[in-house]
Amino acid sequence: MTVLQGTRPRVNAGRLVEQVAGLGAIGAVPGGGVTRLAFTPGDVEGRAYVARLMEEAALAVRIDAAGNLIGHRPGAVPGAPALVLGSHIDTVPDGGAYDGAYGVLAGVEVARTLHEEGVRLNHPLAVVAFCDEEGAHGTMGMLGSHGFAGVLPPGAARVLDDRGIPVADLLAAVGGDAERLAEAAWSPRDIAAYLELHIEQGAVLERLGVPIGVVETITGRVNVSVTVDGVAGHAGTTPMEHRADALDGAARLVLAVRAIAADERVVLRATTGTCAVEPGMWNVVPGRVRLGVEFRDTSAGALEAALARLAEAAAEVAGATGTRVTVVPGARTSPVDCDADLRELIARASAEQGLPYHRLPSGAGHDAQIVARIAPVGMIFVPSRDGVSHAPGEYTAPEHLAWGADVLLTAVLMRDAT
Ligand code: HGY
Ligand code: MN
Ligand code: MN
Ligand code: MN
Repeated sequence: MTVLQGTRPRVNAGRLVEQVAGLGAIGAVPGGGVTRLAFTPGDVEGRAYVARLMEEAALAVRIDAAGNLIGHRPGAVPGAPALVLGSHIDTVPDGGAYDGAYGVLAGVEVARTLHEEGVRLNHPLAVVAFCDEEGAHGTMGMLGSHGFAGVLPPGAARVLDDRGIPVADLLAAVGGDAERLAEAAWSPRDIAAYLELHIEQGAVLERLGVPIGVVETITGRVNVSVTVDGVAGHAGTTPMEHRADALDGAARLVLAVRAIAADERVVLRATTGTCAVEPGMWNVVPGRVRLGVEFRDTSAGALEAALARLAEAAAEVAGATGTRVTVVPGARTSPVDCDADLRELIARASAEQGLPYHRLPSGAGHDAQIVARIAPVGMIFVPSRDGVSHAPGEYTAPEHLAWGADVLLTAVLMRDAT
């Protein structure tokens, strides 16, 4: 393990793999998954684990008002903009140990390697664990990176999660401060480059047998709340022809959403991920159903077309089922291209490490796409076994974890030298 010996700088692979397992043990649930939703005690414990590692890496640790955990290392050139490495450590319910966590831990490992080898970079280095990337309990998701980029929607702190808790209170639980959110924002002048290392969460690299992905474009996404209002009634006495069954309408809409991607090819991906039935009794015809829908595509126009198509489907279903359907588009992230120079930099860093690479788009969302509003961003992928993510089977082989971090380290050293 040495950063400057020979031509191939390396991180401490064993240490990194151990730390991925160590963080993965926090929030581990039976069945092999990890449940470490943002703002929960598990998240707080995970953040403390990462903060300790940051200190061991000689980073100065702080939490900004948007709840981001930031480790900072000064640079040699006064006033130089920072190289920022980041991702997130929160998970979805019963998710995996690698999504996000790997990128944060690898960033800290890069800093620790530089420290141990006595390498002074020209630029300051910041390693960031962004707050609430996954959108815990119905929050907007990528909350911390929005704060970091200064692009939080107005009133974001007053929004209630799906349990009725204001985002301001959630932020307070992790050391954020809703009153000072503006202070979390970085200026484009502060950042030279942002690099995010992440598991692919798809099976492209594995199928190709290539260890490194150079991300070209990050998917855009729009969330949509769909509410179907019918008339609740007695399941035994309300005749079938007199029903306005909200779940009948919702079921048709679930299929319509799927068809918008699968059959009509209006958009790349269409998912109904949540369904809440009211009042939710076997013996009551459902009076109201709320669906959580999302569309994803690397084209903003496709997302708009999908929204338009959903509005048409909603009108058709309402007419056919005697229900009222309300469609409210919510959080929206635009598709984003990774910076052309950083793509080439990552490709060269892989070549320097003797590692084959493949250029590909990201179907998952990432904090990088929010940071892209204020800085050039680059993303490095490593293979995911069977392409599984957001599920307990998520796994990346130790050598892939190590190689991805080596590429990140090499990219940092190369970018610092320019
Ligand atoms: O779902 C997403 O793509 C995001 O990473 N949470
Ligand atoms: Mn995720
Ligand atoms: Mn992620
Ligand atoms: Mn009864």
